[in-house]
Amino acid sequence: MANPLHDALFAPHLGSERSFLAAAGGAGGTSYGEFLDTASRLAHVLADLGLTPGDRLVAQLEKSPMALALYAASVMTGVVYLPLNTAYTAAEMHYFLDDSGARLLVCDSGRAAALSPIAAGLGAKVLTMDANGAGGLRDLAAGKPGGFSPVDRGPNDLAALLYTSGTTGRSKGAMLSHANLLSNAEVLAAEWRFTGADVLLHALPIFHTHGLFVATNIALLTGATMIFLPRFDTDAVIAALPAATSMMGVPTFYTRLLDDPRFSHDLVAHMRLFTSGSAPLAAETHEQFQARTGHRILERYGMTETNMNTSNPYDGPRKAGTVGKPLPGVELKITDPETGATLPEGEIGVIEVRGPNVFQGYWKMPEKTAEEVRADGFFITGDLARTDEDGYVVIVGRAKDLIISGGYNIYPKEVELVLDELPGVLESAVIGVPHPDFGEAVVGILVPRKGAVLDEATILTEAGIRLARFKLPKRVVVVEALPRNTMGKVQKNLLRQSYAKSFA
Ligand code: MCA
Ligand code: AMP
Repeated sequence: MANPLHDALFAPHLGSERSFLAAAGGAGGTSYGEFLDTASRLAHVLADLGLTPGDRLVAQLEKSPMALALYAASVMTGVVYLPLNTAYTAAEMHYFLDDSGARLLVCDSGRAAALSPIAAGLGAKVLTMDANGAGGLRDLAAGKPGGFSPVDRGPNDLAALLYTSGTTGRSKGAMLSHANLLSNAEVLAAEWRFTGADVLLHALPIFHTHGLFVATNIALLTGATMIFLPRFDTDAVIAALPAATSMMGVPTFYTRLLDDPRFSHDLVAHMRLFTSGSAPLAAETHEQFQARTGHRILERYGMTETNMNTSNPYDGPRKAGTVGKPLPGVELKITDPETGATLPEGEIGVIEVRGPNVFQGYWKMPEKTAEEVRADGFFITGDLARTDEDGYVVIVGRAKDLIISGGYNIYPKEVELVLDELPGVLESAVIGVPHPDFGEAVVGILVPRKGAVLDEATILTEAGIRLARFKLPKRVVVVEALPRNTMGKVQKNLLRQSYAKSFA
């Protein structure tokens, strides 16, 4: 019997009293044994509910040890774990529950009233779990035994389904197998020298690859401890840093810390590693960080579909403005977007990657998979880059119309579709512009119908019924017409130039 993720991440720690999820001071919290005991009880609940391997479990949960244990329980039972941003509206949740064919939704009790009718209409059961772990699921788990025999799984069986937005406005479920997740965790743990002596400061959300797989799977694999903060809060992070050895963050974490005078050389002199990813880290932030702390942030590059692809070295130069070299086992090439031909060093093209980290395709969208994964297995990332003279990858832009704000991806098309439907709106264009805190911020440019008067507050309130708050424009501009080229295509580059200083 085998279950690759269970065997590598959980089995070595069963019954262990070592600290897994520590409180802010680095002590107390949940031991590995307690965590796996909870996960086993949850696994019994899932199995007794009739969930079978391959069934999808949707989790829209506040970050908590119990929510993380539900991921572990899903792995144990072979159930495919589908975590979703707590910011998603009921309309967005409807799409994910429907598209994934979820059998079970686990959500906060505060959201159950809104989501239960949707889930019921789609044939999914609902159980509750609050931020403190309490709820219907914990009540059921309390009566279950502490050990669970993991369900047999092969390396290519799915462990998780993570949705990424798409250029058409329709989110796609990226199918991630046991081998995809495990191979990446093994490579990263070795490359970044994680061991059981590490205390990883975890302030990321656990519904994305970064916080759920990169951080958590590395900790589980190596027996490290995590200081598990509910969210990024500058005060809490500064209070927790003295007990940590390492931290993973998005660039906004680092710019916020640098804005705080308490974030000093002495505060982090003992730290071993800071990593950054999910969005471009400005070279300026990298340099400021070194000047303040003496540490060079290790920047890496990944995607939901591929896990991590490249990393700056642990030993050796960490170059600002680059995402380093392909990780061991990952093949990377830069290709001509038109012809697919591999380009010579220094030329800008699209990044393509192949390796054990690359996903199994998009859920129920074979045509999308075929568009983005070549017959020879190379995945076309849509990120534009070149390699430098040392083989480091320098990301210079995106071939896809995508905004990355505070590490969250927003596809303009999805927002435009909602804005276009609002009363009085003739058409819209959504762009990303530089923002001092989020890196990029969403700006909505609207053209009113003849005679209509558009009011920013009303637009945002109405769009907010359908869209998660982080996708809503931080600024709305009303114009008479959108700039178009001779083909009639909206010239977003001109709009980005016009509104570049909106948040300067
Ligand atoms: C919150 N808001 C945002 C964002 N976060 N708006 C735009 N972009 C965001 N990222 C909204 C809130 O709803 C609120 O709106 C207002 O902005 C201010 O919120 P604030 O309290 O400042 O936000 P926060 O709670 O401090 O969150 C900011 C954050 C957070 C800490 C940067 O967004 C975060 O943890 N980001 C990490 C994302 C991440 O893990 N990405 C990895 C995915 P209002 O005032 O209207 O209510 S990518 C990935 O996994 C790939 C594979 C990879 O390479 O890693
Ligand atoms: P997601 O779809 O949420 O997994 O986001 C993946 C995208 O985030 C990639 O395609 C890149 O555009 C971007 N990304 C991730 N890490 C970096 C990085 N270090 N520098 C620049 N962009 C990054």
